[in-house]
Amino acid sequence: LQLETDLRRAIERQEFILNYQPIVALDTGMITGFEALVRWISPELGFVSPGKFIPLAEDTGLIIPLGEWVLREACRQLNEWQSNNVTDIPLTMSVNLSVKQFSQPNLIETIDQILAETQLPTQCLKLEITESAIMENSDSAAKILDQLRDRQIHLSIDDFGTGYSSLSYLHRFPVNTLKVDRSFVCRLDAADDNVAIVQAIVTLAQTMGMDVVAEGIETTEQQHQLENLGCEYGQGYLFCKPVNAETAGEMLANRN
Ligand code: G
Ligand code: G
Ligand code: MN
Ligand code: NA
Repeated sequence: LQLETDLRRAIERQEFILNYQPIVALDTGMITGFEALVRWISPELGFVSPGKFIPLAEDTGLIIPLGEWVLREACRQLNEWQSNNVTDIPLTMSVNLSVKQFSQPNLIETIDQILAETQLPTQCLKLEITESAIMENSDSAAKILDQLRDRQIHLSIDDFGTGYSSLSYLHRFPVNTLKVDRSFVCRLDAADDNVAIVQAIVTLAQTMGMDVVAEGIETTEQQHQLENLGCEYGQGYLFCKPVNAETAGEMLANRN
C-alpha cells in the first residue's frame, strides 16, 4: 500500500524515464527500431524494478496515466530523432500496452491525440500486446485492432507462444509481428523442442505474412540458429541492453 502511494506520487512528480532497446535485422545487425521500456527512479526508493511496479500499476489503474505518458514520450523521442536527422533511416518505436490500457474505451482517441501532438508518422508506431490482452477483450479487440490498422499502426504480439489461447485470433485480427518469447530463445541450444517451436512460429508467420522478432538473444549461436530458422529480426543483450535516450541517440548518430 505504501508502494501504491509512492507510485501515485511518482506519476505526479514524473519520476519516470524511458529506456530503449534496439530491434535489429539479424543478418546485418542494423537497427530497425526500438522497444520503449519504462524505468522508475525514485528519490526515496532508488531504482524500482518494472517487474515490481508494472503489476501494481495494472492492479490500481495507475497504468492508464503512466501508459499514456510512456506512449507520448516514446513517440516524441522517435520524432525528435527523425526530424533532427539524427538518422535518415525510417525507424519504428514499439510501445507495450497492458491489458487495462487495451480495454480503455478512449484508447484510440488517446493515440490519435498523441500522434497529432508529437507529429510522429503513424506507421512508425508499433503497439505490443500479449495474447491474453486480446482474448480478455475479444469483443472490443476486433474493433480496436481494425481502427489501428486503418491508421497503419502496427501490432505485435508480445511473449508469443506462452499464452493458452487458440491461434484462431490470428486470422481474425490484423497482426503484423510475432515476438518469440525469451523463454524459447534462451534454451534454444538445450532442448530440441524449442527449435521445433521457433520453427513452427516462423512458418506460421511466413504463411500469414507476419514478421518475427526473437527476444532475449544473448549469444551469437542463438543469433545464427534463429537466422537459419528463418527469423529475420531480434533483440537482446547480444546486440544491446535497454539504454537511455542519450545513448540510443548516439548509437543512431554514429551509424550514419
Ligand atoms: O524492462 P524490463 O525487462 O525490466 O521489463 C519488465 C516487464 O515490464 C516486461 O514484461 C515489460 O514488458 C514490462 N514493461 C516495461 N515497460 C513497460 C511499459 O511501458 N508498459 C507496460 N505495460 N509494460 C512495460
Ligand atoms: O515482456 P517484454 O518482452 O516487454 O520484456 C522485455 C524485458 O526483457 C525488458 O525488461 C528487458 O530488460 C528484458 N531483456 C531484453 N533483452 C534481454 C536479454 O537478452 N536477456 C534477458 N534476460 N532479458 C532481456
Ligand atoms: Mn515487449
Ligand atoms: Na516478452
